[in-house]
Amino acid sequence: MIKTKPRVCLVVPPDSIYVPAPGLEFYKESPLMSLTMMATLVLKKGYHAEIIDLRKGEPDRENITRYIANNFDICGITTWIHSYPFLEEVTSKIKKQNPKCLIVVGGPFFSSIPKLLMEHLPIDVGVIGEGEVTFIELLNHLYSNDGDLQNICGIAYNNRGKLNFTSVNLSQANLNNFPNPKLDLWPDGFGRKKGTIFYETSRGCPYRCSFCSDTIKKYFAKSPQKLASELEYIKLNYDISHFFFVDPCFNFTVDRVKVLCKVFEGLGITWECMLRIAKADYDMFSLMHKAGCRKVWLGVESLSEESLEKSGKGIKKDIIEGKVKQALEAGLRVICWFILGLPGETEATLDEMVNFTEKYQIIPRPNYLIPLPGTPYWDIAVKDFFSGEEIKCLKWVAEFGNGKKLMNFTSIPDRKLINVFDYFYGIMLQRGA
Ligand code: B12
Ligand code: SF4
Repeated sequence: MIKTKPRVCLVVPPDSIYVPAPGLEFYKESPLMSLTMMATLVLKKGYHAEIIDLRKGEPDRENITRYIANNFDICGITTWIHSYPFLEEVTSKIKKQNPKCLIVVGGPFFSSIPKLLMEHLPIDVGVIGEGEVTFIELLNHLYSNDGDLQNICGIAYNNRGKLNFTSVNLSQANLNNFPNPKLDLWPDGFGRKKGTIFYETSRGCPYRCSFCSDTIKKYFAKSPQKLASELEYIKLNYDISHFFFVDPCFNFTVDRVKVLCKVFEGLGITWECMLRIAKADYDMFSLMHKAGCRKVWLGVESLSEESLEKSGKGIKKDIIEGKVKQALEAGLRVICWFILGLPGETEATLDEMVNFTEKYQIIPRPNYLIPLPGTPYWDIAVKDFFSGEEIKCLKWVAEFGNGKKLMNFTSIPDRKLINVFDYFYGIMLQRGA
């Protein structure tokens, strides 16, 4: 048990791989919903909370490590697929300099591969899935000796050399009970700058696309009233003009989107979001446009019927084409996510993607198929490309970004995939994502 109130830092690892296109600089600047709410809750509890955001530039890791080791009792780190090398270096250095500093790791990357990370890194507690409630329970446990670690849901921890996992909490956090987010906790006052931020209106996705690694498997949402009051609070307190809603499945129900459109219209904001194509229709697109939506990101992924079928997208090529036309007719800018190299793809179907992009003048957002942990492609990658060595595979995946590396799961020649990627990337920059 920690005797004084713990000093907590929450760290966003560096992101030297991801280079956003012009106009998308906010990718590296926007407050992240995960750490914003966790820091807001930690502060509300009366503990000290500081966010250390290392996304921009190349931070001096020696200095950062020393700063954390000397100043904090608990270091929480969020993780993305690019975080492994940072985690490996920094966790061991912090532990060497201050063995008492408790290292807590969470985020989508940790959640998708907890056992391997717990076994290889000096992590004290790992949080699988949602973080806010768990993190506060953990602080209560450490500070007031309230409860037992084994009663906290969704964690992994080492107990006298034995790795323990508690059951993952299926009754998720009630997003309607969260306080307003304190965006000014971000360094440099990101939250106060006029601009765009990532924001969530709902969490989780009940679908199971084969290439995707969403670790919160059940959909749940903020009520329209709660959302309206949060957005009003943000408009009033920060100079935010545009919201990028990061919900994995914003249109899980079309009815909810229609209700939200009324809310957004009243607030006079502009926004964009990511949609599941199968659940969209013209009325919805048109209401969205009227309510300030400027861009929709559509999960097209492929135009090969075989690839669509194999990835469990639940859509066919003609449906995609119809929905894209509807979104354009409604006045929206359409960005299509494409995954290059899904099984079932051929050179001919790649050419179809190129023709489709030209025919509708949409903005392509290309990605190669990334073998994310937790997907079947991870298992194939580890076995076929890294002779079973998972850590080697993790390091490879960590350097994967914006077309810099390719792992080819098809019989299409690498050169063809690279050419199509470069072509799409060029068009994306020209048309502006
Ligand atoms: C916004 C976003 C981005 C943005 C910004 C990313 C950033 N670093 O700022 C951009 C566009 C740059 C981006 C890029 C990429 N992304 Co992205 N992105 C998202 C998205 C849509 C929203 C993230 C978010 O804010 N979620 C809402 C918050 C509340 O959820 P959360 O972050 O998971 O946090 C919760 C828990 O994880 C946990 N938690 C998180 N951190 C911590 C820390 C501690 C200490 C604790 C205790 C708990 C905890 O608690 C939180 C609240 O419950 C997610 C999908 C999604 N909806 O989550 C994908 C997602 C995170 N991205 C993903 C991927 C694959 C990518 C890319 C590789 C895509 C590409 N091909 O380039 C790149 C790589 C980025 C990188 N450098 O690693 C995957 C990650 C899979 C994985 N296993 O790691 C996701 C899950 C999409 C998916 N379904 O596959 N992305
Ligand atoms: S790709 Fe989108 S719809 Fe499919 S499982 Fe992932 S978040 Fe859900």
